[in-house]
Amino acid sequence: MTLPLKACLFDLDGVLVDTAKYHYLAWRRLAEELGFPFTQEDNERLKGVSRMASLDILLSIGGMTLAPDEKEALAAKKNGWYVEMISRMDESEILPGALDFLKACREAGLKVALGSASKNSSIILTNTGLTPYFDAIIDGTKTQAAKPDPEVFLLGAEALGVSPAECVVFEDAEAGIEAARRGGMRSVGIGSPTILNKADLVVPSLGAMTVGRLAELT
Ligand code: B16
Ligand code: MG
Repeated sequence: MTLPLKACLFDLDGVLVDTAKYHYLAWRRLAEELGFPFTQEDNERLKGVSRMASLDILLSIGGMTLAPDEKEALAAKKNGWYVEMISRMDESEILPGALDFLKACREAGLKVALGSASKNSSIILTNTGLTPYFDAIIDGTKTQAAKPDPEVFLLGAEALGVSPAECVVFEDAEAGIEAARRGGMRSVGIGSPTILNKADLVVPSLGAMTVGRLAELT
């Protein structure tokens, strides 16, 4: 028997806000300093991936191998540029439909949590005014394992006091959909049905999502 849904767990980048463009600008600046190009297509490979794993991908594109302390320094440098950009974000950068859907979830009595790989989620949520919409915030500062490991979503369910089967995850990355599946949760993919073909439902943006449509998942 399928339990009724009690909670919605949201990824941040690509679902609620588009911070991928800022990640791209900062990674591209780093690649340029290191002496190789980094394209928007390359940036697609970094979506939903942790900071250090992103750096590894970037270095492999440039054909570089570095010692751990050098990598730490480069990741910190990139993060400094990224934080400078996200510090200027405001509510106009919330993706279309996201705020209305968050409000609708709360009005319907559903619990709401964040499940993001980012270690910078608090700056982003504060600047966009989204913090009050969350009952729990789980991000890269609270997790050990990266998606597709389900840790971030399982911690979210635990913080909300619900079981995984009572949760639905909203994700734009394949690894995030896989994390939901491994955690025993249903998922809604935000983006392309071709890429997110393992999701239980795929919509182009949260603007196409309603609480009523959650019934399609049960
Ligand atoms: P930070 P999400 C992810 O956010 C981004 O999609 C990914 O590109 C980024 O590398 C990762 O957060 C870590 O971010 O450097 O701020 O800790 O999609 O899981 O909300
Ligand atoms: Mg994402």
